[in-house]
Amino acid sequence: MNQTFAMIKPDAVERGLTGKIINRIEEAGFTIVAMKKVQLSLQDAQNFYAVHKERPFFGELTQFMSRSPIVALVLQKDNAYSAWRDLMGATNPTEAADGTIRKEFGQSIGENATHGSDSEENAIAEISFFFSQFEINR
Ligand code: RTP
Ligand code: MG
Repeated sequence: MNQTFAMIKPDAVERGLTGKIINRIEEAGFTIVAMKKVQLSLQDAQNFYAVHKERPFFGELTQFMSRSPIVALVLQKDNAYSAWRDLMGATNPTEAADGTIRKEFGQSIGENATHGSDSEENAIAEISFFFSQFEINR
């Protein structure tokens, strides 16, 4: 599977970092297959992150993810999901390696700039959450 799903989260979009993050994505050799800017409703965010619904941070996470627009992307590269997770860095920006997007742009464990699918299976599910088949055919 050479595609994965990525999001630029509300904190980064609000701070005007969309272009810088897209630049990092392209410099790292990903092809942007599809891209759109949308605002999630609270219900959308709850559906997208349903896997975390029992976690203590679920309310905070879904409020955050729905407070302002996000940029959703389908990225293509060999081993796409793990390559994008590597470029993002650890969930907590203070633990993220130098040179990673979360290290450079993340502000806290919650407001950490970007999202990436954590498996091939979830990449397929998350791509189809945001994009129709027509949008990802190329
Ligand atoms: P993501 O799904 O957004 O790519 O992030 P991830 O795999 O690195 O981390 P995950 O465990 O899936 O958590 C999803 C998102 O929830 C927020 N979070 N807040 N307050 C907290 O302790 C906490 N822990 C996680 C972050 O926005 C994290 O990316
Ligand atoms: Mg995750």
